Amino acid sequence: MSATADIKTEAAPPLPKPRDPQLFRMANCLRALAMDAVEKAKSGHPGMPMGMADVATVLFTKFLKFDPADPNWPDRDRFILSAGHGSMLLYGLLYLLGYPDMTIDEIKNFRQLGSRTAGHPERGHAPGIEVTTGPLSQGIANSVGMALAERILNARFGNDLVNHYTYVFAGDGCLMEGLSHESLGLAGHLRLRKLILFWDNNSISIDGATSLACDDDQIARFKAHGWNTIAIDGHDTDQIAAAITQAQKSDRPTLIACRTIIAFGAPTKAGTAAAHGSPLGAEEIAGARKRLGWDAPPFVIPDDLMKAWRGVGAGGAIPHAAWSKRLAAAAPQMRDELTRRMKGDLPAGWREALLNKAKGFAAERKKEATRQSSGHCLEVLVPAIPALIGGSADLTPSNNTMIKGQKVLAATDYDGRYIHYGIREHGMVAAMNGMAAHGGIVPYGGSFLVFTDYCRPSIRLAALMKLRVIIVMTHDSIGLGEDGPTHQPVEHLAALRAIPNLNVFRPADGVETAECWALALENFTTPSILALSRQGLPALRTDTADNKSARGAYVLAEAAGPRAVTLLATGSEVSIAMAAREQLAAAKIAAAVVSMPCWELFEQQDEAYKRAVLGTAPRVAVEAACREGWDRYLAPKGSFVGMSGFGASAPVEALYKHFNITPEAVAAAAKALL
Ligand SMILES: Cc1ncc(C[n+]2csc(CCOP(=O)(O)OP(=O)(O)O)c2C)c(N)n1
Repeated sequence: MSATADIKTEAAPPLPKPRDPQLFRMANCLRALAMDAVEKAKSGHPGMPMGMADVATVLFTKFLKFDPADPNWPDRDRFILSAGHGSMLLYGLLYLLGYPDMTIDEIKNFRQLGSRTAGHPERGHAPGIEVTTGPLSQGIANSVGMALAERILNARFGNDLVNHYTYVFAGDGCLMEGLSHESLGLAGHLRLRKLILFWDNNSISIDGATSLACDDDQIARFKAHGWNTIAIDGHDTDQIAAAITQAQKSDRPTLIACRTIIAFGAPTKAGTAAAHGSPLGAEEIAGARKRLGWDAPPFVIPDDLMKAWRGVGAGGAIPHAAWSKRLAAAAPQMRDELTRRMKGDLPAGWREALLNKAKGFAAERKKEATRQSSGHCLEVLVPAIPALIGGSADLTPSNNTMIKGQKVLAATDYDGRYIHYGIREHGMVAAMNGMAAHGGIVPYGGSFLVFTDYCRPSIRLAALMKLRVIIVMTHDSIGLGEDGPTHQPVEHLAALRAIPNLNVFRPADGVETAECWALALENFTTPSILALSRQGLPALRTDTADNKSARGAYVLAEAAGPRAVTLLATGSEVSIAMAAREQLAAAKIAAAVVSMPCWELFEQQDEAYKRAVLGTAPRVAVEAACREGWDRYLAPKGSFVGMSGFGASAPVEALYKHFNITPEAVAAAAKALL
């Protein structure tokens, strides 16, 4: 160690005597792993793990119900690190507790390609990581969904089978983000009493002191949201334990505001923004080791402490075994339903019910908006699938997301199947992500397609996390009419199609709507957007034998004779393409119409199928949206009929004419190509 380091260390005041020397030493395991892993990776965030190590140690050693031997045990408590930049805290915990996938080599490989220890926690990288966090506040918002899922399943299966807490660690950043407002309000309204949020109240963020930007009275704020609040010293293990005990008894969600020092123990960087997101450096680490009384080499945990941590991990088998016994003793129907639901399997019968709906659409051939067709699909799906929990961000009558008789979920009745999320699109989708990640629930929720902008970060995370979340977005184009350009999506389909692992469905009629619902439900690892029309659309499909939407695109109407042109369309514009086909036929031009309800599924088909559908003739694409993305289907010769700017306020017929999205325009575009 250099002389300078010695001087700094000497200059730093000694740490206060810890309340409990053993818990302090156990917390120091987390601090040391975080310092060393960030140092080795030459990047990462040591400050938060070092600051919250005491809280984490008390929570995990004395309260959290979990079992490293079976990390996905359904009745485990859920722990969410909303301040995902502090990922080393979670990785350290999983390693010390003996989660089999989290080895010391993984810790040493922090932030390296292919490691389980990614920069921010990623769901699926290792058991024990419940959700992907990093975008601040998403974890809080997910935890609301998790805690809600617990209450919903508790109402169905009872205390013996479902009875666990959701704990979340959040920082100043999580609380500054707007999303937290939506989520905290929802949690307070729903009185999610088994949700406990620890605020890492260290008054430091990246730019410096939080006072540079924020003077919110967080405790008053949580109170206003209907939360129980407790404020403690986050380094006093007695206070931490007492606060958790108190929180567990609350009839409301609880905030535990933990006054902490970022990078606790570091001699010069503790309490400063310098410790937030950079390696501490060799000298500072040496100084911290000295102050913390930690003399083990990097990545080495002294035997007695390792034994203590692993002992805590092994102890998880006890509550797990007790639960397994209760499950075995439960009524077989309950046991089977819970087991099936937690696996994500759907009960028998829904497919047939949905197919019958589709047959009805095909037989009746009624002109109907696809949002209405979707509502009719839900009439059979909601009763057939108890795991389906619906909702809307205050657009229920417009989204057609609620069926007659669907019971509303409320703080007084978690047995409801429909959630009034309020005007909280972002909070809604993030809560749906939490519910899907919890398991046992298949969430769907609605808003207007234009407001995917308000929840896009959560849609993106659903895709990244591979969650079955079904987002019902109606009023999907200028076809919504008089509400005008603020409400008319133009670039949204393209923007959503750009998100990897997201199926964007835009069905053309009732049959396709039923098919798209089936695909959304069947796909366990991909979230779905159902983009649905406000305006009535003619029934186009008469056949229901195959789910044609499953291939993403298909020939709806083949050309009479060799194809001169192929018309590509989605949703409400498929009927326009069909009318254009008639006009072209009258001019002796043989046109095929390809309906493309889901580009993503079409892209997954083999080349031969794609070639057969797209053909070799010139193509005209028609979609009441911007052109972005369509060019991939228009080479070598093609043209696009659609929007090139914002929409306008007018009745729907006038708008389609004004923007020249008509059969005549499509036919003219086709002729111009020949
Ligand atoms: C939505 C979002 N915006 C910005 C960031 C970048 N970022 C990561 S951590 C952080 C500061 C967070 O401060 P705080 O929550 O107080 O964490 P601490 O400094 O205590 O570790 C910022 C701005 C992010 N991860 N997510």
